[in-house]
Amino acid sequence: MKRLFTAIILAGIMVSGACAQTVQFILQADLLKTSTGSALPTDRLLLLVADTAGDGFGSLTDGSTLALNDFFAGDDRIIWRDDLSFDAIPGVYQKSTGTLTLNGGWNAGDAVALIWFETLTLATSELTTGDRYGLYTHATGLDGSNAWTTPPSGSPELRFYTSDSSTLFLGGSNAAILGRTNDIVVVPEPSTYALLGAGLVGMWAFRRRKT
Ligand SMILES: [Ca+2]
Repeated sequence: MKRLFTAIILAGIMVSGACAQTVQFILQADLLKTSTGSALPTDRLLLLVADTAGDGFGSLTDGSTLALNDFFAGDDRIIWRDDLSFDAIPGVYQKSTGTLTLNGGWNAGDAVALIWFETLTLATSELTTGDRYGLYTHATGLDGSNAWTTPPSGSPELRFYTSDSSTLFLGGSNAAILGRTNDIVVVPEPSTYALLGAGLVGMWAFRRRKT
């Protein structure tokens, strides 16, 4: 009986080991900039996020938390976080994420995006209205590079491209192309809008009753 129990446990470990999918991204993300066009300081927070429902990346809102594996916009999950201190050059980031395990709704085929923050650092745990961030993703590979999606395994290089006129650059430029922006402002949480709306309706009804 004891031997059977041990065999079942071992089989379980082998099955779970065989099922665990891992991936490692090599990030080539120079040159990240702020909304005013200057190179991003080296202590600013970076996130790699996965679109687990395949419905695109939603907005970060007031109160969004920034820990590993946290979700924002419902299904978009933080799969890795770091800052630019590795290269110690403002704006430049070229580094491996290390081994990441696909779990918690994150699967092969899910789009991946890089988010960087204008003022926040690794110590920041929660967003507030007015914080600025940039986002880059690209569904198809540019210049023969990999698409910003999750492969079933391996270690693809994710390149960050910008363009001047019709020429693509690996980083280096501040001209926007599809899938990239460096000037998104954190907005109030949708429920805050709902509360605000309810408050205005309430005030309107109250004033109507008074007159
Ligand atoms: Ca999504």
